[in-house]
Amino acid sequence: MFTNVEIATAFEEMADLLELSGENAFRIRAYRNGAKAIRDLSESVAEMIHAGTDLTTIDGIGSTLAEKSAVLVKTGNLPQLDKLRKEVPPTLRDIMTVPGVGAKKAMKMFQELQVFDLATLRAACEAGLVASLKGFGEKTQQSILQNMQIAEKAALRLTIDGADDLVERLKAHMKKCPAVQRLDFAGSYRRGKETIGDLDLLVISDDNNSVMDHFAKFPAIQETIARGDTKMSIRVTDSFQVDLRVVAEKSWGAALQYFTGSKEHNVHIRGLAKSKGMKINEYGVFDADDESKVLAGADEESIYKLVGMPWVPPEMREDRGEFEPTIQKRFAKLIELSNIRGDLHMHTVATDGENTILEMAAAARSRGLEYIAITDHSKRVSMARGLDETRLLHQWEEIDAINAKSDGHFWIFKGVECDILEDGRMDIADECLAKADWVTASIHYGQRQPREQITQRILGALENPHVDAFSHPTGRLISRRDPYEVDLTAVIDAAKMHRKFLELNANPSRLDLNDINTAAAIAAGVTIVINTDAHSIPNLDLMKFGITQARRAGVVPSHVLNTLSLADIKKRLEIK
Ligand code: DGT
Ligand code: CA
Ligand code: CA
Ligand code: ZN
Repeated sequence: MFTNVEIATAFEEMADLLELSGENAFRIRAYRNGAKAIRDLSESVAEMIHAGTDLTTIDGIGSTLAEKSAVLVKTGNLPQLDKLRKEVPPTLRDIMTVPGVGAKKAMKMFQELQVFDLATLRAACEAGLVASLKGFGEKTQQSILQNMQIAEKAALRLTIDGADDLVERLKAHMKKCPAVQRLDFAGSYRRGKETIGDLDLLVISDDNNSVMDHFAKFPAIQETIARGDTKMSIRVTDSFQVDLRVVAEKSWGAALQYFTGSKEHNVHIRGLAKSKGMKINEYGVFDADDESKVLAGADEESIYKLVGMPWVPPEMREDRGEFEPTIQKRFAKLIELSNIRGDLHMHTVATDGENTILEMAAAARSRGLEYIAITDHSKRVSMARGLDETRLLHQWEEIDAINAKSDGHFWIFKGVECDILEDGRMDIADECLAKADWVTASIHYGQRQPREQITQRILGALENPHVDAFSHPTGRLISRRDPYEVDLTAVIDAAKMHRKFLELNANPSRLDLNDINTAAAIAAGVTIVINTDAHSIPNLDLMKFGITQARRAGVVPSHVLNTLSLADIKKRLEIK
């Protein structure tokens, strides 16, 4: 059965390959829009097809894509895609992930220089061949080389949402195997890292062969890399590796602890064990003088207890403070998704969102939230039809009217995501900002300014009495764009001084602030706010990724503004 993600992935590949082969923009856009629509859909497209539902009722799906989806789901492949793959090397798509290299440049380099993947691109740049191509030049070659590093990293690791999706599919598949008694994912995935190099699947079973045979039948498998008695590695779609280890029940805790890592955390744990006369490995904890004496192994808790410390939440196993008693006090209280009471950053159809205020409010409420802030873009973000003062005031009247009918258990705050302009001024006039409940400032333009200039712009915004928060503070896009140059310590200090909130943006391609910066912010006494920045209803579910990142920073509910109840946040923000 095809998942929506798999169908969307096929359409995205179609779009890329069509673009490379010079197809017209309309057809390409149809595939991209369709892919996005299917990716964001909560119902299963495959199920809809089996039930005979007309797919063209889905926004963004026309009759061509509806028909292609049906072919894909019913036959397992798309003849057009197979044909394209023979005409255009699919690895050319990797080249298109290099920022600044589009389909035209990729195709030209393929035709003129036989560049067909990242490795041959690098070689051609280093040999100076790219610079000599018509329309390229030395400068283009230089920037391609620089941007390739970003693309190479992206090609190697999955972002947390991609990994999450693959994990769900692997779980569903492996649970169908009767020989599997218990399973869990260890490694960086269990630690909640923002990108995942490979997945580490642990299984309890006394029938290793049956488990491995079943693993080999995972639908998205590309190849088996290696298979031994207890360990097997496979490659799944897009060359991503999954390691399977089959362990005995009595070693489950030891294996889980060992393969969760991090390596640095484990080195520290092994040192502690050694100093107490014990030896620790993936099979258990043993008496160092007599290794036949097994002291622990079945569960993680007793392993940590033996080395003299509380069980460590996996997100904190990075050897970054988890061995200090003051940090250990937070372990039991680390923030959870259920602590979140509201979401203070989201967009609507007024700018680049896909849903109305009422739809976003209803969806948030059905997810158990008590309040949201509508924070559409300000006018500088013209690409998203950002709001000017007049449209903003109009939107806030609309929100007033909705709130007037509230039963008191849900509230919409009148907000705006106000751009900090290139010259440091706020994009919206102060007298208008003064009427908002919630102003979150952002930088979308002038991201290449020098560190001093960007920092000053942010400090200026934090001094503005109408500004409440600063969104996605470093502007990075994971694996796509580096953070802008900014003195974050100065930003954190200013936020503390002016009692402003710093955002941990939960979108898995942002996660900004990151774990380390979030830890620095709370250590300085700054309250953070964890927001989805939703542009559609399904985006509201991205909150969980922000929570994971916050847990990695040792965040507890009292560090986070939007764990407050509706009554308390109104008091805190002085909203009547
Ligand atoms: P990744 O896959 O790059 O996102 O990061 P991890 O942390 O999942 O790394 P991986 O898959 O190589 O190994 C999983 C865990 O297994 C790792 O976090 C710690 C443990 N481990 C693997 N190899 C070693 C090793 O040589 N020494 C120690 N102490 N631990 C290891
Ligand atoms: Ca791993
Ligand atoms: Ca691994
Ligand atoms: Zn936003």
